[in-house]
Amino acid sequence: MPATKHLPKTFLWGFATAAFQIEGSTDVDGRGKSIWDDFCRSPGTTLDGKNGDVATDSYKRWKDDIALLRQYGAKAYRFSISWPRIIPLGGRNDPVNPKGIEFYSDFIDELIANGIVPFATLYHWDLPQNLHDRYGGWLNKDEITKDFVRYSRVCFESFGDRVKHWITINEPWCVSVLGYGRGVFAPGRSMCPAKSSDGDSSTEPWIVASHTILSHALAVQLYRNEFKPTQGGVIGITLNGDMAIPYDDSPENSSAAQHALDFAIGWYADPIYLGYYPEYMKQVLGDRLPEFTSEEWTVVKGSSDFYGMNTYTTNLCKAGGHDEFQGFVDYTFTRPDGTQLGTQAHCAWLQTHPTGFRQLLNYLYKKYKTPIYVTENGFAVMNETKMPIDQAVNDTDRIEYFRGNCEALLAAITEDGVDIRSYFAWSLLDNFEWADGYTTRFGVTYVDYETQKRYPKESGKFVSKWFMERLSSGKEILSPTPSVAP
Ligand code: PNW
Repeated sequence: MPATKHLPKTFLWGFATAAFQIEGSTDVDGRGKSIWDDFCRSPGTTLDGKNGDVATDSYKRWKDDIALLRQYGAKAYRFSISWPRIIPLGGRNDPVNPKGIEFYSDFIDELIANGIVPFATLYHWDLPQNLHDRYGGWLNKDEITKDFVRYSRVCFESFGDRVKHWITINEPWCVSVLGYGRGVFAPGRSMCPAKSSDGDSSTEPWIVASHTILSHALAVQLYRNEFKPTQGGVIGITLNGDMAIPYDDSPENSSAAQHALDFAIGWYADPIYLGYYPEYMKQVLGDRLPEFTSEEWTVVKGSSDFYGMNTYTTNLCKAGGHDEFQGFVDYTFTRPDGTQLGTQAHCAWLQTHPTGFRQLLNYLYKKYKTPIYVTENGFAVMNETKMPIDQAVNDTDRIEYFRGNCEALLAAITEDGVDIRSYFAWSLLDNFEWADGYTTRFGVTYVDYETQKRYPKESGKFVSKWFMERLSSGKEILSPTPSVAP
């Protein structure tokens, strides 16, 4: 049998979550409201009509969560800081909430005491509601950039002595397209008749995107100028994006795959890593694509120390689609011969496809030439029928998903030479899956939402064992795998 290939000793693996999806306690210790609080309370916004008031109760059970990470043997944990806990009204002249600072400070200390490296995301979609009401939130360039920078400063000052891995904004594509285009995420602005009619989805998503890019870049500039010299961490952005491959070998479908990548990834990554927008986007959007001033371009270009990669699936691409947000490309999982690309998850947009995962790692590294941190990757299972817990923890499809992608990750590092520094499985826990409410479960740990009891799934144990074996020396491989509670 060939010897097991190993990951670099410094490789960081673990699990990811986001504040609004797990914390609950939305009214506690001076937290202000976020745009998700009321959004998910209005009828028709979540599949099960549920909201984030309790979620997985992690604001209270955070020590249990860290104990769980410890049981899995995770080397790192990616979590997000809730802006409205730190600055309840959000703005640069609004007061900082000492209880919010204390919560994350204690949390970070406990991670470190357990030997777990903290990866902190500053913005995972929970904009303070007040900023949206006061000036239109992400739509208002002058205000939002200044307020985001001030919020970032408070976080660097309070936690930067211990946090050495910062992510500015999680998946700005979702903020723009799902929040201001399709209107299915907060703040739910859209022209789609079934949704609120107050937005203009032909212009707002593109405007919001440029403001998220600029806010990110200004926060990075601040960190590099004032904090990095003494704190010495790294900072970057996390983008979502799935591999796009042509449906068949026709020239129009080859171009379609590139067009899909341009609209999903290049929209953000080309400006940030290369200093320009994709040609195809300029062609399609014309003057609806906001330009940066030359001064702004100097801040934007090169504003990420790494590529934060969230990816879930691979799409087959066909030209001639009607959806502008997908670059007029149609996605399918069905090959021309009728077979499926992979195993279908219990949400429409996700199938397993490890080859595509490896291709995407190569594509990004070749194009953007920067180290990659995989910050999210995971598989969804629905639990409508209240499966018994012993069945729910036996999540074989999710194990296959992680096995395939972890092997692909290892091959990308050892055979293709891609510089990959982390892998975070999404998610540590089943949690509030945004517009899907609690119907869709991404966790490697099952959460019983009635008792809030946590049950490690087989997939969590699998990921743990897989990384342990590939990080240790030969001798350590023989030692028992970490003890994970039944
Ligand atoms: C990401 N899509 O969101 C987020 O970062 C997580 O908070 C979320 O729980 C996770 O992926 C699973 O969904 C996405 O429609 C939401 O393609 C929607 C899409 C992709 C990612």
